[in-house]
Amino acid sequence: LGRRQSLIEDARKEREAAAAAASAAEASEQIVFEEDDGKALLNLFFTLRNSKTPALSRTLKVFETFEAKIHHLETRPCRKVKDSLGGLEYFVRCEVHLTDVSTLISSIKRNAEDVKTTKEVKFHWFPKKIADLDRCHHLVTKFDPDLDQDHPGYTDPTYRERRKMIGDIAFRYRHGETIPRVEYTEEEIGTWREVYSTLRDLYVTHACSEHLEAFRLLERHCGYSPDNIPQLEDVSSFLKERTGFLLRPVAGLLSARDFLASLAFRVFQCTQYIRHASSPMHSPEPDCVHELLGHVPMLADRTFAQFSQNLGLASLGASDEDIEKLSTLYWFTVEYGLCKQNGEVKAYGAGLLSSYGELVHSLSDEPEKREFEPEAAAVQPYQDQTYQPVYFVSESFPDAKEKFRTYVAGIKRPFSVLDSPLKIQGGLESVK
Ligand code: HBI
Ligand code: FE
Repeated sequence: LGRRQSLIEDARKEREAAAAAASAAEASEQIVFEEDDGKALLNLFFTLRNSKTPALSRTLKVFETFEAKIHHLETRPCRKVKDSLGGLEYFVRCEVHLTDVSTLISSIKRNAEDVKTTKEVKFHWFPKKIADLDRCHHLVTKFDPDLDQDHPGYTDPTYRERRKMIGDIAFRYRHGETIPRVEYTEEEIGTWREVYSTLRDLYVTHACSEHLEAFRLLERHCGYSPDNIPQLEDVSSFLKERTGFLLRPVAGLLSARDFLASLAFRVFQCTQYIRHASSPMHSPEPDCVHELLGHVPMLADRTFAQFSQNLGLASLGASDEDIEKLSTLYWFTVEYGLCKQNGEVKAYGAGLLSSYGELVHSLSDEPEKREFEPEAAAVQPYQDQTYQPVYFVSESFPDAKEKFRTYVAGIKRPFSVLDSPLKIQGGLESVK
Protein backbone atom coordinates (compact mmCIF):
# COMPACT_ATOMS: atom_id res chain seq x y z
CA LEU A 1 0.00 0.00 0.00
CA GLY A 2 2.88 2.32 0.82
CA ARG A 3 4.30 1.86 -2.65
CA ARG A 4 0.89 2.39 -4.23
CA GLN A 5 0.51 5.62 -2.26
CA SER A 6 3.88 6.77 -3.44
CA LEU A 7 3.00 5.93 -7.04
CA ILE A 8 -0.22 7.90 -6.78
CA GLU A 9 1.78 10.66 -5.18
CA ASP A 10 4.29 10.55 -8.06
CA ALA A 11 1.51 10.67 -10.62
CA ARG A 12 -0.06 13.58 -8.81
CA LYS A 13 3.27 15.43 -8.83
CA GLU A 14 3.68 14.77 -12.53
CA ARG A 15 0.23 16.08 -13.26
CA GLU A 16 1.00 19.17 -11.23
CA ALA A 17 4.31 19.61 -13.01
CA ALA A 18 2.56 19.30 -16.37
CA ALA A 19 -0.09 21.76 -15.27
CA ALA A 20 2.57 24.15 -13.98
CA ALA A 21 4.48 23.95 -17.27
CA ALA A 22 1.30 24.59 -19.22
CA SER A 23 0.30 27.49 -17.04
CA ALA A 24 3.76 29.01 -17.24
CA ALA A 25 3.20 29.09 -20.97
CA GLU A 26 -0.29 30.42 -20.54
CA ALA A 27 0.10 32.94 -17.77
CA SER A 28 -2.46 32.62 -15.01
CA GLU A 29 -4.53 29.98 -16.81
CA GLN A 30 -5.44 27.09 -14.53
CA ILE A 31 -5.58 23.69 -16.11
CA VAL A 32 -8.60 21.76 -14.97
CA PHE A 33 -8.81 18.04 -15.53
CA GLU A 34 -12.42 17.12 -16.04
CA GLU A 35 -14.41 13.98 -16.56
CA ASP A 36 -15.50 14.95 -20.04
CA ASP A 37 -11.97 15.45 -21.37
CA GLY A 38 -11.47 13.68 -24.67
CA LYS A 39 -10.45 10.03 -24.75
CA ALA A 40 -7.53 8.44 -26.54
CA LEU A 41 -6.79 4.88 -27.54
CA LEU A 42 -3.16 4.33 -26.65
CA ASN A 43 -0.94 1.49 -27.85
CA LEU A 44 2.16 0.89 -25.74
CA PHE A 45 5.08 -1.39 -26.48
CA PHE A 46 7.70 -1.83 -23.76
CA THR A 47 10.11 -4.26 -22.17
CA LEU A 48 10.29 -5.25 -18.52
CA ARG A 49 13.54 -6.92 -17.53
CA ASN A 50 13.80 -9.48 -14.81
CA SER A 51 15.20 -7.70 -11.81
CA LYS A 52 14.64 -7.42 -8.11
CA THR A 53 12.07 -4.64 -8.35
CA PRO A 54 8.53 -5.88 -9.08
CA ALA A 55 8.39 -4.05 -12.38
CA LEU A 56 5.15 -5.58 -13.63
CA SER A 57 3.00 -4.69 -10.64
CA ARG A 58 4.44 -1.16 -10.56
CA THR A 59 3.72 -0.75 -14.23
CA LEU A 60 0.17 -2.04 -13.97
CA LYS A 61 -0.46 0.35 -11.12
CA VAL A 62 0.34 3.21 -13.43
CA PHE A 63 -2.64 2.15 -15.54
CA GLU A 64 -4.75 1.88 -12.42
CA THR A 65 -3.73 5.34 -11.23
CA PHE A 66 -4.76 6.93 -14.49
CA GLU A 67 -7.96 4.90 -14.67
CA ALA A 68 -6.82 3.58 -18.02
CA LYS A 69 -9.18 0.93 -19.34
CA ILE A 70 -7.00 -1.92 -20.63
CA HIS A 71 -8.49 -3.41 -23.80
CA HIS A 72 -5.65 -5.80 -24.56
CA LEU A 73 -2.46 -7.03 -22.90
CA GLU A 74 -0.01 -9.40 -24.52
CA THR A 75 3.51 -10.56 -23.71
CA ARG A 76 6.29 -12.51 -25.36
CA PRO A 77 9.81 -13.39 -24.27
CA CYS A 78 12.35 -10.67 -24.82
CA ARG A 79 14.15 -11.31 -28.09
CA LYS A 80 17.01 -8.87 -27.65
CA VAL A 81 19.61 -10.50 -25.43
CA LYS A 82 21.23 -7.31 -24.14
CA ASP A 83 22.32 -8.90 -20.92
CA SER A 84 21.60 -11.98 -18.88
CA LEU A 85 18.50 -10.50 -17.26
CA GLY A 86 15.96 -11.70 -19.82
CA GLY A 87 12.43 -10.40 -19.39
CA LEU A 88 9.26 -9.90 -21.37
CA GLU A 89 8.11 -7.59 -24.12
CA TYR A 90 4.63 -6.12 -23.56
CA PHE A 91 1.94 -4.80 -25.84
CA VAL A 92 -0.85 -2.92 -24.05
CA ARG A 93 -3.81 -1.23 -25.70
CA CYS A 94 -5.82 1.04 -23.41
CA GLU A 95 -8.35 3.83 -23.31
CA VAL A 96 -7.28 6.89 -21.37
CA HIS A 97 -8.18 10.57 -20.85
CA LEU A 98 -6.56 12.66 -23.58
CA THR A 99 -5.04 15.01 -21.00
CA ASP A 100 -3.37 12.07 -19.17
CA VAL A 101 -1.60 10.55 -22.17
CA SER A 102 1.79 12.20 -21.75
CA THR A 103 2.03 11.73 -17.97
CA LEU A 104 1.00 8.11 -18.29
CA ILE A 105 3.69 7.52 -20.89
CA SER A 106 6.38 9.17 -18.78
CA SER A 107 5.35 7.11 -15.76
CA ILE A 108 5.69 3.92 -17.81
CA LYS A 109 9.09 5.07 -19.02
CA ARG A 110 10.31 5.21 -15.42
CA ASN A 111 9.58 1.50 -14.98
CA ALA A 112 10.12 0.02 -18.39
CA GLU A 113 12.65 0.03 -21.24
CA ASP A 114 12.28 0.52 -25.00
CA VAL A 115 8.92 2.27 -24.62
CA LYS A 116 7.19 2.96 -27.92
CA THR A 117 3.69 4.37 -28.30
CA THR A 118 1.03 5.21 -30.85
CA LYS A 119 -2.15 7.11 -30.14
CA GLU A 120 -5.54 7.49 -31.75
CA VAL A 121 -7.95 10.12 -30.52
CA LYS A 122 -11.27 8.48 -29.72
CA PHE A 123 -13.16 11.72 -29.27
CA HIS A 124 -12.24 15.33 -28.72
CA TRP A 125 -13.39 17.40 -25.81
CA PHE A 126 -15.51 20.35 -26.84
CA PRO A 127 -17.28 23.16 -24.97
CA LYS A 128 -20.88 22.39 -23.95
CA LYS A 129 -21.70 25.81 -22.56
CA ILE A 130 -20.44 29.27 -23.24
CA ALA A 131 -18.38 29.45 -20.01
CA ASP A 132 -16.44 26.37 -21.24
CA LEU A 133 -14.82 28.73 -23.77
CA ASP A 134 -12.50 29.70 -20.90
CA ARG A 135 -10.78 26.42 -21.79
CA CYS A 136 -10.57 27.18 -25.53
CA HIS A 137 -7.35 29.14 -25.28
CA HIS A 138 -4.76 27.15 -27.23
CA LEU A 139 -2.58 29.54 -29.19
CA VAL A 140 -0.63 28.79 -32.33
CA THR A 141 2.60 30.74 -31.94
CA LYS A 142 4.07 30.39 -35.42
CA PHE A 143 3.39 34.02 -36.38
CA ASP A 144 3.94 35.77 -33.04
CA PRO A 145 6.66 38.39 -32.63
CA ASP A 146 8.57 36.42 -29.97
CA LEU A 147 9.14 33.43 -32.22
CA ASP A 148 8.74 34.45 -35.85
CA GLN A 149 11.90 36.12 -37.14
CA ASP A 150 9.97 37.61 -40.05
CA HIS A 151 7.52 39.38 -37.74
CA PRO A 152 8.04 43.17 -38.03
CA GLY A 153 8.07 43.38 -34.21
CA TYR A 154 10.67 40.60 -33.72
CA THR A 155 13.57 43.00 -33.06
CA ASP A 156 11.53 45.56 -31.10
CA PRO A 157 11.54 44.77 -27.35
CA THR A 158 9.15 47.63 -26.56
CA TYR A 159 6.57 46.23 -28.98
CA ARG A 160 6.95 42.74 -27.58
CA GLU A 161 6.53 44.05 -24.05
CA ARG A 162 3.37 45.89 -25.06
CA ARG A 163 2.02 42.74 -26.68
CA LYS A 164 2.58 40.82 -23.44
CA MET A 165 0.73 43.45 -21.47
CA ILE A 166 -2.30 43.39 -23.77
CA GLY A 167 -2.07 39.59 -24.06
CA ASP A 168 -2.34 39.32 -20.27
CA ILE A 169 -5.82 40.83 -20.43
CA ALA A 170 -6.84 37.87 -22.58
CA PHE A 171 -5.11 35.27 -20.40
CA ARG A 172 -6.84 36.59 -17.31
CA TYR A 173 -10.25 37.05 -18.93
CA ARG A 174 -13.14 34.78 -17.91
CA HIS A 175 -16.50 34.51 -19.62
CA GLY A 176 -19.04 37.06 -18.40
CA GLU A 177 -16.52 39.69 -17.34
CA THR A 178 -16.36 43.16 -18.83
CA ILE A 179 -13.48 43.36 -21.31
CA PRO A 180 -10.86 45.72 -19.83
CA ARG A 181 -10.20 48.84 -21.91
CA VAL A 182 -6.79 49.49 -23.43
CA GLU A 183 -5.46 52.98 -23.58
CA TYR A 184 -3.75 52.99 -26.96
CA THR A 185 -0.59 55.06 -27.49
CA GLU A 186 -0.25 57.86 -30.05
CA GLU A 187 1.92 55.58 -32.16
CA GLU A 188 -0.71 52.83 -32.11
CA ILE A 189 -3.47 55.28 -33.03
CA GLY A 190 -1.21 56.54 -35.83
CA THR A 191 -0.99 53.01 -37.27
CA TRP A 192 -4.76 52.60 -36.98
CA ARG A 193 -5.39 55.96 -38.66
CA GLU A 194 -3.24 55.08 -41.63
CA VAL A 195 -4.96 51.76 -42.35
CA TYR A 196 -8.42 53.09 -41.52
CA SER A 197 -8.28 56.06 -43.90
CA THR A 198 -6.79 54.05 -46.74
CA LEU A 199 -9.25 51.18 -46.48
CA ARG A 200 -12.32 53.29 -45.86
CA ASP A 201 -12.00 54.95 -49.25
CA LEU A 202 -11.71 51.59 -50.95
CA TYR A 203 -14.76 50.07 -49.22
CA VAL A 204 -17.13 52.24 -51.27
CA THR A 205 -16.23 50.35 -54.44
CA HIS A 206 -14.97 47.02 -53.07
CA ALA A 207 -16.93 46.03 -49.94
CA CYS A 208 -20.27 44.20 -50.00
CA SER A 209 -23.38 46.14 -48.95
CA GLU A 210 -23.64 44.32 -45.58
CA HIS A 211 -20.17 45.53 -44.64
CA LEU A 212 -20.84 49.11 -45.76
CA GLU A 213 -24.12 49.24 -43.88
CA ALA A 214 -22.63 47.94 -40.61
CA PHE A 215 -19.61 50.19 -40.96
CA ARG A 216 -21.87 53.24 -41.02
CA LEU A 217 -23.51 52.10 -37.80
CA LEU A 218 -20.17 51.37 -36.16
CA GLU A 219 -18.99 54.89 -36.96
CA ARG A 220 -22.17 56.33 -35.54
CA HIS A 221 -22.46 54.22 -32.39
CA CYS A 222 -19.22 52.45 -31.59
CA GLY A 223 -16.36 54.91 -31.73
CA TYR A 224 -15.13 53.86 -35.19
CA SER A 225 -13.09 56.80 -36.56
CA PRO A 226 -9.61 57.45 -37.94
CA ASP A 227 -8.56 58.89 -34.57
CA ASN A 228 -9.89 56.21 -32.25
CA ILE A 229 -9.29 52.48 -31.89
CA PRO A 230 -12.68 51.12 -30.76
CA GLN A 231 -12.82 49.29 -27.44
CA LEU A 232 -13.75 45.59 -27.56
CA GLU A 233 -16.32 45.95 -24.78
CA ASP A 234 -18.25 48.61 -26.75
CA VAL A 235 -18.08 46.60 -29.96
CA SER A 236 -19.21 43.47 -28.12
CA SER A 237 -22.30 45.28 -26.75
CA PHE A 238 -23.10 46.55 -30.24
CA LEU A 239 -22.86 43.10 -31.81
CA LYS A 240 -24.81 41.52 -28.97
CA GLU A 241 -27.72 43.77 -29.75
CA ARG A 242 -27.49 43.24 -33.52
CA THR A 243 -26.90 39.49 -33.85
CA GLY A 244 -26.17 38.10 -30.38
CA PHE A 245 -22.45 37.81 -31.15
CA LEU A 246 -20.05 38.55 -28.28
CA LEU A 247 -16.36 39.32 -28.38
CA ARG A 248 -13.86 37.88 -25.98
CA PRO A 249 -10.23 38.96 -25.90
CA VAL A 250 -7.57 36.53 -27.19
CA ALA A 251 -3.78 36.90 -27.11
CA GLY A 252 -3.02 35.79 -30.68
CA LEU A 253 -3.74 33.20 -33.35
CA LEU A 254 -5.89 30.50 -31.79
CA SER A 255 -5.97 26.82 -32.77
CA ALA A 256 -8.60 26.23 -35.44
CA ARG A 257 -10.51 23.85 -33.14
CA ASP A 258 -10.81 26.39 -30.32
CA PHE A 259 -11.52 29.28 -32.66
CA LEU A 260 -14.30 27.45 -34.52
CA ALA A 261 -15.80 26.10 -31.26
CA SER A 262 -16.30 29.66 -30.03
CA LEU A 263 -18.27 30.53 -33.14
CA ALA A 264 -20.75 27.79 -32.19
CA PHE A 265 -21.69 29.95 -29.20
CA ARG A 266 -21.69 33.16 -31.22
CA VAL A 267 -18.47 34.22 -29.56
CA PHE A 268 -15.72 35.76 -31.64
CA GLN A 269 -12.26 35.53 -30.09
CA CYS A 270 -10.79 38.90 -30.87
CA THR A 271 -7.21 40.18 -30.61
CA GLN A 272 -6.76 43.52 -28.87
CA TYR A 273 -3.19 44.47 -29.79
CA ILE A 274 -2.28 46.30 -33.00
CA ARG A 275 0.30 45.47 -35.68
CA HIS A 276 3.81 46.94 -35.63
CA ALA A 277 4.07 50.61 -36.66
CA SER A 278 6.71 49.82 -39.29
CA SER A 279 4.20 47.83 -41.34
CA PRO A 280 0.74 49.44 -41.12
CA MET A 281 -0.58 47.75 -44.28
CA HIS A 282 0.32 44.19 -43.38
CA SER A 283 0.30 41.88 -40.37
CA PRO A 284 1.38 38.22 -40.46
CA GLU A 285 -1.14 37.39 -37.69
CA PRO A 286 -4.59 38.63 -36.72
CA ASP A 287 -4.59 42.00 -34.92
CA CYS A 288 -7.34 44.43 -33.91
CA VAL A 289 -7.24 46.16 -37.30
CA HIS A 290 -8.08 42.87 -38.98
CA GLU A 291 -10.80 42.00 -36.46
CA LEU A 292 -12.43 45.41 -36.14
CA LEU A 293 -12.36 46.44 -39.80
CA GLY A 294 -12.69 42.99 -41.37
CA HIS A 295 -14.68 40.69 -39.10
CA VAL A 296 -16.83 42.89 -36.86
CA PRO A 297 -18.91 44.63 -39.56
CA MET A 298 -19.78 41.26 -41.11
CA LEU A 299 -20.75 39.76 -37.74
CA ALA A 300 -23.34 42.53 -37.45
CA ASP A 301 -25.23 40.96 -40.36
CA ARG A 302 -27.86 38.37 -39.37
CA THR A 303 -27.39 35.91 -42.20
CA PHE A 304 -23.62 36.06 -42.01
CA ALA A 305 -23.72 35.65 -38.21
CA GLN A 306 -25.82 32.52 -38.66
CA PHE A 307 -23.42 31.19 -41.30
CA SER A 308 -20.47 31.76 -38.92
CA GLN A 309 -22.26 30.00 -36.08
CA ASN A 310 -23.11 27.07 -38.36
CA LEU A 311 -19.41 26.66 -39.20
CA GLY A 312 -18.74 26.60 -35.46
CA LEU A 313 -21.49 24.08 -34.71
CA ALA A 314 -20.17 21.77 -37.41
CA SER A 315 -16.74 21.81 -35.75
CA LEU A 316 -17.75 20.64 -32.26
CA GLY A 317 -16.20 17.28 -31.52
CA ALA A 318 -15.22 16.85 -35.19
CA SER A 319 -12.19 14.76 -36.23
CA ASP A 320 -8.88 16.48 -36.98
CA GLU A 321 -9.47 15.91 -40.69
CA ASP A 322 -12.88 17.58 -40.59
CA ILE A 323 -11.50 20.49 -38.54
CA GLU A 324 -8.90 20.97 -41.27
CA LYS A 325 -11.62 21.04 -43.93
CA LEU A 326 -13.87 23.40 -41.98
CA SER A 327 -10.93 25.66 -41.33
CA THR A 328 -10.13 25.74 -45.05
CA LEU A 329 -13.79 26.51 -45.77
CA TYR A 330 -13.61 29.29 -43.20
CA TRP A 331 -10.52 30.58 -45.01
CA PHE A 332 -12.24 30.79 -48.41
CA THR A 333 -15.45 32.31 -47.04
CA VAL A 334 -15.14 34.27 -43.78
CA GLU A 335 -11.55 35.36 -44.56
CA TYR A 336 -11.30 35.57 -48.35
CA GLY A 337 -14.84 35.25 -49.65
CA LEU A 338 -16.29 37.22 -52.57
CA CYS A 339 -19.98 37.55 -53.40
CA LYS A 340 -22.22 38.77 -56.19
CA GLN A 341 -24.25 41.93 -55.65
CA ASN A 342 -26.28 43.70 -58.32
CA GLY A 343 -24.27 42.08 -61.09
CA GLU A 344 -20.93 43.01 -59.55
CA VAL A 345 -18.45 41.03 -57.47
CA LYS A 346 -17.74 42.44 -53.98
CA ALA A 347 -15.63 41.39 -51.01
CA TYR A 348 -17.02 40.06 -47.75
CA GLY A 349 -13.98 38.18 -46.38
CA ALA A 350 -12.26 39.82 -43.40
CA GLY A 351 -8.78 39.05 -44.71
CA LEU A 352 -9.65 41.09 -47.81
CA LEU A 353 -11.48 43.90 -46.03
CA SER A 354 -8.49 44.47 -43.76
CA SER A 355 -5.77 44.40 -46.44
CA TYR A 356 -5.56 47.18 -49.00
CA GLY A 357 -3.27 45.23 -51.33
CA GLU A 358 -5.25 42.00 -51.39
CA LEU A 359 -8.62 43.76 -51.57
CA VAL A 360 -7.50 45.44 -54.81
CA HIS A 361 -5.95 42.20 -56.08
CA SER A 362 -9.03 40.09 -55.33
CA LEU A 363 -11.35 42.18 -57.48
CA SER A 364 -8.82 42.61 -60.31
CA ASP A 365 -8.61 40.27 -63.32
CA GLU A 366 -5.48 38.62 -62.00
CA PRO A 367 -6.76 35.85 -59.69
CA GLU A 368 -9.00 32.99 -60.70
CA LYS A 369 -12.60 33.17 -59.44
CA ARG A 370 -14.75 30.11 -58.96
CA GLU A 371 -18.33 29.62 -57.96
CA PHE A 372 -18.55 28.76 -54.23
CA GLU A 373 -18.94 25.02 -53.67
CA PRO A 374 -18.20 23.85 -50.12
CA GLU A 375 -16.83 20.46 -51.25
CA ALA A 376 -14.24 22.18 -53.45
CA ALA A 377 -13.42 25.06 -51.10
CA ALA A 378 -12.85 22.66 -48.18
CA VAL A 379 -9.90 21.01 -49.92
CA GLN A 380 -8.46 23.88 -51.97
CA PRO A 381 -4.81 24.57 -51.02
CA TYR A 382 -4.38 28.10 -49.68
CA GLN A 383 -1.72 30.76 -49.18
CA ASP A 384 -1.01 32.46 -45.88
CA GLN A 385 2.14 34.22 -47.09
CA THR A 386 1.04 35.90 -50.34
CA TYR A 387 -2.21 36.84 -52.07
CA GLN A 388 -4.61 34.01 -52.95
CA PRO A 389 -4.43 32.78 -56.54
CA VAL A 390 -8.04 31.53 -56.29
CA TYR A 391 -11.17 33.03 -54.73
CA PHE A 392 -14.64 31.57 -54.34
CA VAL A 393 -17.65 33.71 -55.25
CA SER A 394 -21.00 33.15 -53.50
CA GLU A 395 -24.33 33.98 -55.16
CA SER A 396 -25.55 35.44 -51.85
CA PHE A 397 -25.22 34.73 -48.12
CA PRO A 398 -28.47 32.75 -47.91
CA ASP A 399 -27.21 30.68 -50.86
CA ALA A 400 -23.82 30.07 -49.21
CA LYS A 401 -25.58 29.15 -45.97
CA GLU A 402 -27.82 26.64 -47.73
CA LYS A 403 -24.91 25.00 -49.61
CA PHE A 404 -22.98 24.75 -46.37
CA ARG A 405 -25.92 23.06 -44.65
CA THR A 406 -25.90 20.33 -47.27
CA TYR A 407 -22.14 19.92 -46.90
CA VAL A 408 -22.31 19.62 -43.09
CA ALA A 409 -24.94 16.90 -43.33
CA GLY A 410 -22.15 14.73 -44.78
CA ILE A 411 -19.81 15.12 -41.78
CA LYS A 412 -19.80 12.09 -39.48
CA ARG A 413 -19.90 12.68 -35.74
CA PRO A 414 -20.78 10.46 -32.79
CA PHE A 415 -23.62 12.80 -31.77
CA SER A 416 -25.78 15.51 -33.27
CA VAL A 417 -25.98 19.16 -32.39
CA LEU A 418 -29.39 20.72 -32.73
CA ASP A 419 -29.07 24.19 -34.08
CA SER A 420 -30.86 26.65 -31.82
CA PRO A 421 -29.26 29.92 -32.87
CA LEU A 422 -29.27 32.11 -29.77
CA LYS A 423 -30.37 29.80 -27.01
CA ILE A 424 -27.09 27.98 -27.41
CA GLN A 425 -25.31 30.64 -25.36
CA GLY A 426 -27.08 29.16 -22.33
CA GLY A 427 -25.64 25.71 -23.04
CA LEU A 428 -25.78 22.84 -25.47
CA GLU A 429 -28.62 20.89 -23.90
CA SER A 430 -29.31 19.44 -27.29
CA VAL A 431 -26.07 17.49 -27.54
CA LYS A 432 -26.87 13.80 -27.46
N1 HBI B 1 -7.37 32.94 -34.18
N2 HBI B 1 -7.30 34.90 -32.97
C1 HBI B 1 -7.64 34.24 -34.09
N3 HBI B 1 -8.26 34.92 -35.10
C2 HBI B 1 -8.61 34.30 -36.26
O1 HBI B 1 -9.18 34.94 -37.18
C3 HBI B 1 -8.34 32.92 -36.38
C4 HBI B 1 -7.70 32.27 -35.31
N4 HBI B 1 -7.42 30.95 -35.41
C5 HBI B 1 -7.78 30.17 -36.57
C6 HBI B 1 -8.45 30.95 -37.63
N5 HBI B 1 -8.68 32.22 -37.50
C7 HBI B 1 -8.88 30.40 -38.95
O2 HBI B 1 -7.89 30.59 -39.90
C8 HBI B 1 -9.35 28.98 -39.06
O3 HBI B 1 -8.26 28.10 -38.86
C9 HBI B 1 -10.53 28.61 -38.25
FE1 FE C 1 -9.55 36.52 -39.29
